[in-house]
Amino acid sequence: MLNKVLTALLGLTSGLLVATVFFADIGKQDDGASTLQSVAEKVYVPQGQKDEYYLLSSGGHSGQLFVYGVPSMRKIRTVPVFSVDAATGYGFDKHSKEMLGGYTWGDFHHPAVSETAGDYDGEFLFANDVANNRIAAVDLTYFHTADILKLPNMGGPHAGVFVTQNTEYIALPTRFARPVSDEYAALDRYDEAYKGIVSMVQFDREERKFNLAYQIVLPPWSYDLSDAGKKVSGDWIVMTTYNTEFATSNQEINASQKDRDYLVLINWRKLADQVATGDVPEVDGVKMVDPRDVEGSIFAVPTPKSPHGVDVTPDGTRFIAAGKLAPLMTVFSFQKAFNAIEQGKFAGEEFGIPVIAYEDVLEREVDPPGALGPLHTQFDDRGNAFNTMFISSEVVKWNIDTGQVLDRKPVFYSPGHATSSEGDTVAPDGKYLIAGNKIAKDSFLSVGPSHPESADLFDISGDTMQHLVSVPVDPEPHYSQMIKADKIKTEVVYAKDENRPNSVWASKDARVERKGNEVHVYGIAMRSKYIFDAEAERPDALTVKQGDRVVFHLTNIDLDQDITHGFGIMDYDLNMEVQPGQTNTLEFVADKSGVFPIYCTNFCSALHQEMSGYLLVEPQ
Ligand code: CUK
Ligand code: CUA
Repeated sequence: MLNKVLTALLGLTSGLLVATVFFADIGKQDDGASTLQSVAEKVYVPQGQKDEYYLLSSGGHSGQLFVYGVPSMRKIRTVPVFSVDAATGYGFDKHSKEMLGGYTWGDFHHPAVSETAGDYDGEFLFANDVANNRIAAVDLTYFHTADILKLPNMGGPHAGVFVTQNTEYIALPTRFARPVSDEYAALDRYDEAYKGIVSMVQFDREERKFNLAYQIVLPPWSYDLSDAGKKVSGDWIVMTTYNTEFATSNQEINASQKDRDYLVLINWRKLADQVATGDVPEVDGVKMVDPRDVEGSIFAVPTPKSPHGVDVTPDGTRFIAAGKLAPLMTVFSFQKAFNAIEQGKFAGEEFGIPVIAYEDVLEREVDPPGALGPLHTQFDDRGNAFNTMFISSEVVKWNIDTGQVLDRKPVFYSPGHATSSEGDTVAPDGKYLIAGNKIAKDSFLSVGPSHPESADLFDISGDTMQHLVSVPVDPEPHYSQMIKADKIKTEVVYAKDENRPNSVWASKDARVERKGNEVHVYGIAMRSKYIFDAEAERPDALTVKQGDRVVFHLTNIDLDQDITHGFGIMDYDLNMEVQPGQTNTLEFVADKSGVFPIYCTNFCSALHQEMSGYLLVEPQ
């Protein structure tokens, strides 16, 4: 059996075959014209009306956040987070360029909306960059990235981000073990020199800034998907591991030799208390705590082979692991784990971590026949769980209390995560489920050898799931969160603030200040002109010397919705955006002499084409 699963996982073709069989099914299910019509009505949002939910979706290795409306599945916005974005000038203007810190791309897997009392509060969204070890905060009032923090000692924070129930911490467990402090250590020193690290980050909502509170030092297992507890389990985080073999090569499937890997339970509150005593070592200014030194803060639970996801139920009483190679979902009880811990009943120890016996934490195993490759679990409001099956290309609905499988529906194809409406909160609302699929195959018009990815929307309010629509999506959907639209309160204009540094609100105040070889422009962008210098004969032309450092501070004084101005400088590879009421800064060295037209890149009025200027760089 296991060999079969492995073959299927490794040879994706088998997965596609299964999916094709399902595809034949769906036509039958929806063959009545009236059914099709009512399905269409469920996703149709008439002009002038708005969607009921925001889908805040991972953009994977695009590094960006994709925003969709549900149920229409219309894509509303790409919000640049970890990657440079020409459309918005993100990565060009001073603030975003500094935040990106020289990186031009990222790999964004898991969004997490800030929570209050275990419920999405709609203020900020946190995101992990698996590629370059960063965490970002997106301000959901302006849909702008507010801060990015580079995390030291990490080997890809894949298993984050997830927030504790009052956003006390945002946790990011590492994927690859690595030596800390950028130390060099050959792979044969893996066991002793490589560490698994969990970053525990705090976010100050007033200052809009991250702070790396502490890091947890663990054995060099590979930590994978993780979740924070809720209510009774609120002080705990739970993580999956899939490389307890310490495999350092993928030549054979080294990380999959054992029949069991571990789930790790960590009490973050105990660790935070320990850090607060000041009695923890510091490495390069980062407090590092080894939970094995803090009594009662870490335990391991054996779990079926190579688990991928683990998710805590909305009531916080259970955690459910999905074993991608052992094709079953395993329901574990927090209460049973707490009992074993209290009684000191352990099956042994691994690396100094007490191991609780599988049977002592297990509630049940759920194994739908023929369902292969379970990855992640989501929830509704009626005690049901939903799992994506990567290999058999389906979602499975089952009851948590009984383990009874209630429904199975195909998706198109190979889903990674699914997300249910309000799914990570203490109160999911059980209306929609969206599968984020890795492969669309031939579902849409062909665009050549690489097909788009796709998303499937289901209505999950009934006893069985109803497939509503499949849409193509950009690479690459991992996790997303679906939040009630009225929980997000946006501002549509930046409020006028005369005290804002570098801002200019009246044309007469636009000016150029020169200090040595620095030229500062305090200018205005408005329909339909730029004013760099009110006194100049040509207020929209700036003359500098080759080699000067040029700093454009531009304030958009059009305080009307959607009157965003652009600022592109020809042949200088520069573009920035200034949203209504915003002040934005573009800084560069004018190292090329010549005449460079400047123009508004964002269509802003009937006279948009007229909104232009010149940068004149005199040769040295
Ligand atoms: S992972 Cu992508 S399918 Cu990065 Cu959340 Cu599981
Ligand atoms: Cu301003 Cu176009």
